[in-house]
Amino acid sequence: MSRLILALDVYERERALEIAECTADYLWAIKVNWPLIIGSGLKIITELKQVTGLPIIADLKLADIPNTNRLIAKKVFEAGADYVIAHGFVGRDSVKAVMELGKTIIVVEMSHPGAKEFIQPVTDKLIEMANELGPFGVIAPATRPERVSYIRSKLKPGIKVITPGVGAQGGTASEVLKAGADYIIVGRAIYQSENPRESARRIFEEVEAWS
Ligand code: O7M
Repeated sequence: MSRLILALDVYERERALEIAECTADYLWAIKVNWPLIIGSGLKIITELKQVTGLPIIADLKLADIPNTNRLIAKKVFEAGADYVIAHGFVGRDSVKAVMELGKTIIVVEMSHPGAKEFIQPVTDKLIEMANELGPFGVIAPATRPERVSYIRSKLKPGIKVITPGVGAQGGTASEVLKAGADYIIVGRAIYQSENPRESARRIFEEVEAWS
């Protein structure tokens, strides 16, 4: 089974469906974020599932009070999302509200340079929360493989480590897999390339070489 997740951060429905269809052979799942939901509506989740048959991860990075997180997550799971991503820094109650509705992924550390300001200093607490709640997985930065190793070493076995930041943000698939990532998330390096299928295939081969 592939360990590659496509971050489908385009606005247009037709483009999204076209890229999803031509890369699906090399993916484990498709991650849908706000740009696509704002551009094409929530029903794109249902359509992507129908067209590819792949799991859909709704990356809404929910960070609200439990009731609002619940109201949003309910509609997103109903639309067919298999996983919803939530921020942990808002507290256990907000994360639990999402977990009660379906499979959840908690952000424990982000990939961009600014993550060092607020998220990284609380990563240990977020790992502790993940170990206590037992989500499907956590988000860790492919741009800092040494942090992925650290997070993997502190996390309970069974909780997946999912890493964005490969390609456009400078991370490499082989380094982050070596550091202990279970899945890698790739967006622009696939959907902005001239041949998304070929780019997905190349990254898939790199991932396979490490599996
Ligand atoms: O490969 P890219 O840089 O074009 O896209 C990366 C995707 O991963 C994009 O959808 C980001 O919103 C997301 N992401 C990060 O890049 N960094 C993070 O720390 C966290 C995420 C993410 O997916 O969080 C759940």
